Order: sequence, then structure tokens, then C-alpha cells
Amino acid sequence: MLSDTIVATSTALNNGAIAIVRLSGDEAIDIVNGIFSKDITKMKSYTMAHGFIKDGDKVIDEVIVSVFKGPKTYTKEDIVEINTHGGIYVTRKVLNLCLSKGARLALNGEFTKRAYLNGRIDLSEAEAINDLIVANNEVKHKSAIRGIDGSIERLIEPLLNSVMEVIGTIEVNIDYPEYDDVKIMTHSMIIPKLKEWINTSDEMIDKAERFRVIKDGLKTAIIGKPNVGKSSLLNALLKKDKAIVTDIAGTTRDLVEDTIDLGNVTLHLIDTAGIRESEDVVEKIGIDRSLKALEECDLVILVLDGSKPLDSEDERLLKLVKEKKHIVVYNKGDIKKIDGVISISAKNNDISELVDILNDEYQSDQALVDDDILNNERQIALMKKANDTFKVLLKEANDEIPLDLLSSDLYSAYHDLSMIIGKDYEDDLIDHLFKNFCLGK
Ligand SMILES: Nc1nc2c(ncn2[C@@H]2O[C@H](COP(=O)(O)OP(=O)(O)O)[C@@H](O)[C@H]2O)c(=O)[nH]1
Ligand SMILES: [Mg+2]
Repeated sequence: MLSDTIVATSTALNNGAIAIVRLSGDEAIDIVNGIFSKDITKMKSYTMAHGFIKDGDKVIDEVIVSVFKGPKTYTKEDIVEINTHGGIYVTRKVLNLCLSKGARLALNGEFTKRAYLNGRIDLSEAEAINDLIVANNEVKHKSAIRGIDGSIERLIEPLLNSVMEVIGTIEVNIDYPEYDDVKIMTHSMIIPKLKEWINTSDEMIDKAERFRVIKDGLKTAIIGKPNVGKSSLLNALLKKDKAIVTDIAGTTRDLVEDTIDLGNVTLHLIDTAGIRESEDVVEKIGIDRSLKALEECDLVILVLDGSKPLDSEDERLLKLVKEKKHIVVYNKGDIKKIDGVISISAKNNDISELVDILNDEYQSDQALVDDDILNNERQIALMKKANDTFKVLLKEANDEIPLDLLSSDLYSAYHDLSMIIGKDYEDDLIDHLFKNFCLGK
């Protein structure tokens, strides 16, 4: 039931100076009124009062109570916030008192869910609120703020409108053939539209995927034969002796992980056990883990020993990484420098060629921070689904399949797009029909 009154401690539960117990719902004001030393029922919206929370005659805490009256609130419902002293014990007591007076403990995210269900924010904005709370770097922070400001709706609205217009025209052609002032949708009209939608959605997906790298970094596996200098490279990148380096092949047996921000891109590095045929039980487990890391990573740095000719193991690894995004580096450049490839010396911390290449690759994507971009897997998956549908439709349109038969696929693409922001646009569609085509006049 949406109208019951929920309560939760909105601040982190630890001993701080202040904590906030927040209530939302029809009974919020009455419930707090019943435990507060002053009458808050006549308070104006967006005002505060000082007083005491009481359990009968017993004073529980000295507090500030803020009253926000719906619908101009976070949830569009009445909201009351009690600023308690921030101790865990006292805050729990105030919370329990609210529960005993008829409030229900809020579920995770329930205040924001109400804001969404009550129509104050769309789904992408609700997601952005969570993104803002968990943001741990400048890029994520910026993108969450844009999201709260409706960046996703801005992004997809033109596409939604364009699809809606085509659906509307086809519907009117079918349902009201007598209206001669309405344009007739034809294959030659819809084909360029579909091409345009495919391009637009392709671009949105591509940007979103590139932006994800800027936001979250790349899972990067350092792969190679034993003793080529993988652990030395990890240490050089991290500028510290994280992994053990020896001249004994098979030293690294487990995965060693750490994160480095190179400036334009963040790498979540995994140093792996050298991949080779081995009979050693522990080394074999390590090698299996290396292969798994290779499978799961976004980027492979394949390290080769540039001081020696390549052998069949190196060739095998070169083949193995082909399917992945990868960079091949020739290490031990201090012994033998090779031209025309990325040549480094991990031992001497001379790895700038590799770092520069990575930074250059992600330089231009830095600008994405200022764009409206799909923000998470859910949104990208829906855009991909719509994109697939557009491609099927284009083929069907090229095959001159009658347009009324394309209508249900158009609807489904439209629905997927609107679910990105979690809005049901059925009503808009009907409004649009009536407004643009003056039907029923
Ligand atoms: N000359 C030279 N030796 C290196 C270089 N990088 C690593 N080594 C040496 O190669 C051996 C193996 O290094 P290590 O980083 O443990 O290789 P891993 O088995 O691939 O992790 C050690 O003796 C390192 O000192 C380099 O750039 N130049
Ligand atoms: Mg190693």
C-alpha cells in the first residue's frame, strides 16, 4: 500500500553529532505530533521547530523537527524529519517510538521508489540518485548529477518522439482512412527513419560503452610466459614492489591485483602466473586462474621478452589474446630495443611508451563527461533491444512487408525506449494522435 507511512534512519548508523529519522506518508505529521513536545500540525511547510521527543513523560532526546508538506517534497507525500543527537542508541529509540505509533520501517530505497511511483522523478533519475550516493570519483559524481537533472530523458526524447510520430501516422492511416489531410506513411518514408534511428541508437550504445570505461576503469590482465617480466611491469605501473620478482620461472602462482589511475584511464590490474605447460600442482592452479582472468578481463597486456626470439609458447599466447582487446609489449628493452613495437624495460621503470599509448587511446573519451549518456547496464540493454528491433524492421521494410504488419514491432521498440526512463507513454501516444491529427474535431 502506497499511502502507509514509512520511517527510516536516513543517516549512516554510527555515533555522529546528528542523525535524521525521516517519515513519509499521510500519517507522518500526526505520528511525530504524538511524540513531540510541541504541536506541529499547524507548522508551515519547509519550517523547523525545536523541542523534545517524549515517550509518555520520559524525554528521549532534544531535537529539531522539520515539516515538509506534500506534494512539493521528495516523495510528493508529507515528510517529517527529526534531527536527533547522532548516537546509535538514542536514534534507535526515536525510530522505535515512530514504529510503535504506527509507522512502518521503510524498505531499502523506498523513499526514492515513492518519488518515482508518485511521478516526481523518472526511473533514470531514481537510478542517478543512487549513483550519486555511491559515486567515488569525479566522473561518476558529474554523471550522477546530470542524471538527477534528467539527462537520460533529454537524451532519448527526440528518438521517442520520432518513433511515436511514425506509429501515430500508421495508426491513423489504418483507423481513419477517410482523413485525407493526414499524410500516408510509405516504405520509402519509413526506411530513412529506421536508418536514422539505427544510427542514433548505435551511437548512444557506443558512447555509453566508452563512457563506462572512463567511469569504471578497465579490468586489465597482464599475461605472458614465465620470466618475461609481468610482475616487474605490474610493480613499475604501480610504482611499488607489490608482486614478488625473481629470475625463477613460476614465481607468481596466484593472482596479484591492484588499481592504478593513469590519468585518462584507470586500470584494475591483475598480474598472473606465467602461462606454460607445467607439472607442478600449485603452478597449474595458478595457470588456470590466469586463463580465467584472461577470459574475464576488458584488456590484456601481453608481455613478450624482447631480448629473445619468440617461441611457440609466445605464438600460442598471441593467438589466444586475438579475440580480446589487447596490447602487446616487448619487455627487456634495456637488453634489446626493438623498433616499431611498444618496447619497454619494466625492470628500469621505463614503461612510458605503454602508459602514453593507453592515455592517448582514452584522451578523447574524457569529453564524454559533459555529454548526456546512458548510465547503466539496464539502460544500455533496453537501447540494444530497441536497436535490434529497428534492424529487423529495416529488413522488413526493405522487403516491402505491409506497414500495418510492422506496427507491433514499432510499438515494442517504443516501449523499450520508454522503459529506459520508466515512463508509460501510452497516454502520450493517444494525446499525440489527437493533437497532431485533429481527430474527433
Ligand atoms: N633486463 C631486464 N630484466 C628484467 C626486466 N623485467 C624483468 N626482468 C627480470 O626478469 C626476471 C623475471 O621477472 P618477473 O617480473 O618476475 O617476471 P614474470 O615471471 O613474468 O612475472 C627477473 O629476474 C627480473 O629482474 C627488464 O625490463 N629488463
Ligand atoms: Mg610474476
